[in-house]
Amino acid sequence: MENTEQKKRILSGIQPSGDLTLGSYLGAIKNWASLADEYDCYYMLADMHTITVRQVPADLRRRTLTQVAAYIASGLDPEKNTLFVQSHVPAHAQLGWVLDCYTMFGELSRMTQFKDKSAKNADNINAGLFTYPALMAADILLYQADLVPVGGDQKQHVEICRDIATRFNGVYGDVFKIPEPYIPKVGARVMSLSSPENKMSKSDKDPNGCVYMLEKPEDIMRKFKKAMTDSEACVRFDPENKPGVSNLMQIYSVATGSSFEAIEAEFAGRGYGDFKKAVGESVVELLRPIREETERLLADKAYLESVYRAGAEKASYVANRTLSKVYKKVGFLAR
Ligand code: ATP
Ligand code: LTN
Repeated sequence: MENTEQKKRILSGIQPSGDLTLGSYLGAIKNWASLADEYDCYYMLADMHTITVRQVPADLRRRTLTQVAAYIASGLDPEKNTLFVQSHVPAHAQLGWVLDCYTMFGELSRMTQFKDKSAKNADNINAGLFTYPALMAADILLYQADLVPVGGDQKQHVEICRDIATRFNGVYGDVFKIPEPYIPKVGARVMSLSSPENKMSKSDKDPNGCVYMLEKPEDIMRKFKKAMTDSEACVRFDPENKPGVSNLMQIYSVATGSSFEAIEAEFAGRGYGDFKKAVGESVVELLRPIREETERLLADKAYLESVYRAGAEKASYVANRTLSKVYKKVGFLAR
């Protein structure tokens, strides 16, 4: 591990709150896979965050395991990346509690995600939903992460993490590295196929808006054929006036490597039918090897277990070093 000490460290995570989508892949996981050589990378399955909203226990377990397989199948080599399940590393809950005591009611009340999720779950506005950002700060600070790759929606959570860390360091000295958010450039926001003004999201209620990473080719094709476009019948990149077509162009561009100009030329004078079919086919081919590899890995539970166990061990080692330092600083008696 000693030569990894000089590399900058990355930590990120996705909640196993739903089946992973094309948005999760293009906006997060695909980019993570390209960072392994340059950075020391830790990727978590944020199962503790997931129970801030009610879950069916068996589904949560299944999705967590599937997500481990999907991470690996998407190119996150477990030899080069530390892949682990949040609840397997008790230091997250332990530091989470300490940080709860250094996080203010007022700042938590301003969090957009808390406001959104409490509106959506009005019958279950629990304390965990409220203190979610303090646990997320613990996730990041335990690893002394330099960079946190997340989508724009999570930027506010990385900012509150920085505030909490700065506050703590102000009292006790330099305990935590102050992390930076790392927001991907283009193609980072995949929109819903049925309502392209909204983000494609795993908790979307409209199943036609969302393409899942492990979905069958015929279902993917059906969703693309139904995708919302406009009445102009011209493939042209214009997110403001043509959000549906522009979203499909972005997806096609990432899937095939073609530029927007090349796509406009390819479909000049052709109808949306051809275009949607081509985009669907490109996504089917993009996801096919990932789906097949995920299925293969899911049949090898012993291997998956060995990956997440080794990940938890390595993560615990790093996390416990930070936790011990924190316990000492706040005045807990050593055992
Ligand atoms: P939920 O619906 O449960 O809130 P979600 O589908 O919006 O979940 P998250 O788990 O919040 O996804 O996101 C995991 C990561 O994937 C985030 O860092 C986010 O940037 C990225 N991501 C998710 N959806 C998209 C999308 N449509 N486009 C680009 N990136 C996305
Ligand atoms: N809140 C994030 C998931 C998440 C996370 C993290 C991301 C939990 N802990 C630490 C980065 C770093 C989400 O909902 N996408």
